Amino acid sequence: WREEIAPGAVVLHGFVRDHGPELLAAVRSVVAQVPWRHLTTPGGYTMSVAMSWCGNGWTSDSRGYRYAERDAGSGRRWPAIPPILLALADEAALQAGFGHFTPDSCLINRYDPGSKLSLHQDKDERDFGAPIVSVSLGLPAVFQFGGLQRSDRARRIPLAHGDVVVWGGPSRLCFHGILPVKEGYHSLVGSHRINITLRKAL
Ligand code: MD3
Ligand code: FE
Repeated sequence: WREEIAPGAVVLHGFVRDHGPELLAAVRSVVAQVPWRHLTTPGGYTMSVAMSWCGNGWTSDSRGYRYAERDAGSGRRWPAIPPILLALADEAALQAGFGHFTPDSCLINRYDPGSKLSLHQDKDERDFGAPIVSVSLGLPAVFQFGGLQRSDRARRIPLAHGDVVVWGGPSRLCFHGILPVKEGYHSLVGSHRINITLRKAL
């Protein structure tokens, strides 16, 4: 079912529950080309979340965070976004009321038990008018959803395997994060959570 948790933030519960195998196959094909990595934050910390990506890729170093079409090391383009992920992003954005959506960037986050993502805003994309589509697979997690100020009280929203959330409009710049993922086992995904975010970055 469809649940609007805030203006512009729509949860499509179980939207991809029946497509786990195809989505995981797409994730694996990307990870085979862009192996999981733990980025370093501009502050010098190593993130507990492992990341891979396709389309416009993501980098973080002492100069900050940025998106790039190419791998700075090899000079080659990052792999293309698999068609199943493009189709999912478009359908989810449409269902959530944002109209057609063609992302140019896809970030894949892997949370092993204990991994977390501290409260942050996504503001490195060029066009905040475009929504972000996020897909949760595997172990459940508690999502923290705050306001436009870091100090605003954050709500806790459980996210389960197969849930898709579309973030746009007034919620696009809200602070958000993921609490440490609890130990567990998911029959399809194993002992971690995978989150896929589809964005218009450049
Ligand atoms: C709300 N990922 O990659 S997805 C991220 O579960 C990120 O891996 C989390 O935050 C994860 O940046 C949360 C949900 C999400 C993504 C982008 C948002 C929520 C958002 C942008 C604005 C507001
Ligand atoms: Fe984020």
